[in-house]
Amino acid sequence: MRTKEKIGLKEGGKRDKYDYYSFTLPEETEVSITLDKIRKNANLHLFDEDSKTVLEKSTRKGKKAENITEYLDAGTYYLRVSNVGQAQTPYRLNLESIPDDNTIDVANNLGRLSNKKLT
Ligand SMILES: [Ca+2]
Ligand SMILES: [Ca+2]
Repeated sequence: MRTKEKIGLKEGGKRDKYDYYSFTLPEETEVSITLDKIRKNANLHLFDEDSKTVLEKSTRKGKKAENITEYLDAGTYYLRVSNVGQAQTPYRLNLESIPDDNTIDVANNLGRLSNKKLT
């Protein structure tokens, strides 16, 4: 799964502070999530199924790429891309499974990331 989006810009009169994405894993999978191609500071958070519990985060300074690599149980997870301060930047978000003998098939099923907005 790979998507391109923007963060921190005005959309419909409101500043776009957060972009949320969900993805579903059919079985235990080690995933690598990368936020890159950023021109200003943006951060990445990984949430549990309840969309509130932070499982992992990546909050490096400046325009350094963010990465979360995590071994996850089957289930649904949420990703949040956020800007820092007034930063406005395009970004690329990439989600992939780390292949091993058991999960190569899963890599093909990982593209179920939807641009679901949470309230
Ligand atoms: Ca956006
Ligand atoms: Ca950052």
